[in-house]
Amino acid sequence: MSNTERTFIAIKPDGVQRGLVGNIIGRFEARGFKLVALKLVTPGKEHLEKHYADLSSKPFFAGLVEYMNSGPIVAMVWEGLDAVKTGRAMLGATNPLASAPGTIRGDFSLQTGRNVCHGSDSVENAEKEIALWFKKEDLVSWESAQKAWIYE
Ligand code: DGT
Ligand code: DGI
Repeated sequence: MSNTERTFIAIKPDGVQRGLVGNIIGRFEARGFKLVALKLVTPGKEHLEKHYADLSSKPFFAGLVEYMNSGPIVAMVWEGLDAVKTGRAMLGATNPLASAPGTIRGDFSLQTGRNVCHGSDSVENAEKEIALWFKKEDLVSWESAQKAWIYE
């Protein structure tokens, strides 16, 4: 199938603390995506600074890293048709004020600085983020029994 993509999705510390892990994972499962990797981690400041390297000059960078470092994060890789774009659509806009109800941020958050989840914004960044958060051998290759019911 063309356009099969992998995307890096993270449930940020606020999402974990607020008990939203099951709901968020459930949405990706129910949509039809296949889980390829999953772990609960507190990866440390240095790792988080790498993850958000493109935002290092922003005034909110230190606070962003501190918040991301404040508790465990659920790091995941999901695979499927247009996974990067559809993943972003499921997350909603960066600022929850602009996130439509029905999206994760639109249902569960109010402020940009506590927006519950992260998702890769391009295929290129997805590859970089997956490589940063996971070792190659953590990515599990398996065939979903649902495949024939999700794809024509
Ligand atoms: P987008 O997709 O992020 O460009 O947002 P739009 O076009 O759906 O939302 P718009 O035009 O209402 O606002 C642009 C951005 O400005 C939006 O991401 C959220 C932010 N913003 C708008 N009004 C307020 C406000 O009253 N307070 C704060 N903190 N942010 C606001
Ligand atoms: O990919 P996104 O998370 O949707 O957005 P991004 O890559 O532009 O920003 C990454 C994170 O940085 C975002 O989820 C929350 C935080 N952030 C972005 N803009 C602001 C911000 N945090 C605060 N406090 N204020 C901002 O203006």
